[in-house]
Amino acid sequence: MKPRPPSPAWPRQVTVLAGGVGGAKGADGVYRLLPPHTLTVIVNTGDDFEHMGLPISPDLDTVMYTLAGIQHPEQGWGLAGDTFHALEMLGRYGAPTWFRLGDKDLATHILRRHWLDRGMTLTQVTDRLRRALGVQARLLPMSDDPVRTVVMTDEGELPFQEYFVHRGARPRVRAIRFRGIEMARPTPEVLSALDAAQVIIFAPSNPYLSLDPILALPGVRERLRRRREQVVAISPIIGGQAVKGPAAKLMQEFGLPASALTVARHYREIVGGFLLDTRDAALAPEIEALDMRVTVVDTWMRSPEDKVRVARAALRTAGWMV
Ligand code: FO1
Repeated sequence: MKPRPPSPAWPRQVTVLAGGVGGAKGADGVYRLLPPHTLTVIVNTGDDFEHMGLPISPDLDTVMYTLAGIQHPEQGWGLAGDTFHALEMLGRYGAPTWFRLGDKDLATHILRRHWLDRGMTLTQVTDRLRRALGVQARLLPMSDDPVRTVVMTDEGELPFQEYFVHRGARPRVRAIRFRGIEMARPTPEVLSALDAAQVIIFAPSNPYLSLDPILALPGVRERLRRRREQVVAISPIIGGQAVKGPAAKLMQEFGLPASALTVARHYREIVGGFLLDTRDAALAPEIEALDMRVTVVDTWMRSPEDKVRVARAALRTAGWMV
């Protein structure tokens, strides 16, 4: 990444690609740092599934609840202070309870079901839900067409939540597929959010499970490649470990070193800036050799201040002196 003159102005539009808990934290840092309307989040929908007749969009809900400040503080997903009386009653009927749906969380799925059945798109449903929760950033599902991540494991093909939650991401993964990706299109809103942004940030999400589905949609990689200079990735790997989830385990199962360098190599065609954690500072020269501008910073986000620090470092890596 060529050194760019720092711009004293602040970016008017920042687009974050996100999925999962780490993705929500990365988006929240930008949301807290910049004027709230600056942010658009393009969210993975590959984890979505229908559960007991309800359409569940875990990553959209995790980002939405986090930006609304109502997410469960330890888990990152679900709602703070939620109860599970409905789930308990479902259990008494012998219904599955491995996917824990809280009583307040159920309202989101019930309403999404109701509005989708009345013909609204997932994009329209998401917009109504986030506005009702007072979230001023735009939240965009990556597509309004169904895409379902399927994990090919030693024990056969598993739908994503079956692998991730029910089996605790324990089965050994051979490959990951995105069912429906051939027919799916990014929404027009997603494509214009990529074109209009002054900065595009890959939140510290799982590259294979959370961001690859977005990158697999037609037109997305080309747009990012054209703007590689303004695209910055925050490493989801710290000291060879994922902060949360199976990213490092997947790398090992794919025969790759579990490191931030593997992440940088994964994105090298489309990302020009990389946020590397201080614990991995020794990797900086190898990542710079990928023609990436590297910022070494503490990327572990455990507080609102941490999130803002990481967001500021990402924007500075793209040349914005926020
Ligand atoms: N993750 C779990 O590990 N266990 C659960 O019971 C669980 C329930 C759940 C309910 C709603 C929701 O939006 C997310 C939920 N998640 C749960 C997290 C979810 O599986 C993951 O956050 C994403 O799919 C991948 O990051």
